[in-house]
Amino acid sequence: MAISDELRALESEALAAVGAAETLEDLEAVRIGFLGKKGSLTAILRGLGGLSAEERPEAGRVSNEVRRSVESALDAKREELERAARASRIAAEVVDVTLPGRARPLGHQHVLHQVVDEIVEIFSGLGYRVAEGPEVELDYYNFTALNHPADHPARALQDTFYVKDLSGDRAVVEGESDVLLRTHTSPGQVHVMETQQPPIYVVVPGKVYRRDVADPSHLPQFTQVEGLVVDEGITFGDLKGTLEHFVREMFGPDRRVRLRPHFFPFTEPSAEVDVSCGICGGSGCRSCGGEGWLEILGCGMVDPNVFGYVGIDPEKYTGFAFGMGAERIAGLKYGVPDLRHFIEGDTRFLHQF
Ligand code: 2NM
Repeated sequence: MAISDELRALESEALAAVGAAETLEDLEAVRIGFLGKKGSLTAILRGLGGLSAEERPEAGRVSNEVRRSVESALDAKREELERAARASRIAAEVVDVTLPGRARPLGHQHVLHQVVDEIVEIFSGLGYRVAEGPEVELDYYNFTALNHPADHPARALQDTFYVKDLSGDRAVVEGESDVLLRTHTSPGQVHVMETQQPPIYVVVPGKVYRRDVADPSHLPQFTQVEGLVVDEGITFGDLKGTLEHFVREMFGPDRRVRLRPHFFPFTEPSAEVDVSCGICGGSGCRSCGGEGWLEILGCGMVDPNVFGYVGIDPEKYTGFAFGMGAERIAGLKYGVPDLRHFIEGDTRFLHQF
């Protein structure tokens, strides 16, 4: 076969291979196969030197044509494949900005503290200030100044967590520590009365501790909100009106309030306060144990003995106080049957609020 025919045959072969290449890698293999150092076209071009003077010009012209034709086919195909690769990359990376966003697992305030804040807000709206005290207290503030006699049962080791001094700086005999975990936030109110003269309008939220075994309605650590008002001319009627306002703000305008006589060491007279059942409205149902009423707090007129301890003149001033368990309020508000949910941190519970 004449060398120019050989070249033309090689050209058709090369153009067909270029046409069949599906990827840039295929195309590079084709280029190397024909035009690389050991390529078939390169081999023929090297052989041109051995041709006769008559054959050489024609063979040179054809081989140049073939090389240019194969090179331009390679270039065109490379551009086409690169364009296709770019287009498919762009298609794969496309973002549909109209799709709904992915929900992020955002944190939120614990339901108990939502309720504490709500309680505090209701009293802030009546002009009360917020006070806090230490969780580790002296028994003077937790019991004595609150008119608990020395032999009051709440002082017993059985009911109160006493703090033992392990540093050895103070000899503390088991059962004789005067440092304890407060059993209510009332000592916080004693600190307020010791340092401020009336008029006093405060709420004291905070953690309190009692040696109870946890069950659906008891926790060894719970959260209290207590309130205290001391001013001239404060009556039991002011207490009742204040609590009715609180209950309706907290539970809704249709709920009723009932006071039952009770005893607390620091108030006289004292009462326990019930709210009408939100399910049956007071007629009695399973949710309120057939009672029609649910107990929510304790209250009373501050005992003049307490004023004696803190240096407030009981001839000039009277006052009322009340205390509630925030877990209990939150449990009633949200229908939670077991207060332990509030301290266990189970996200299946917490995410509901
Ligand atoms: C209650 C019930 C009744 C109370 C009394 C005082 C203070 F400091 F004024 F004496 N603070 N809190 C009180 C009264 C608390 O909780 C069930």
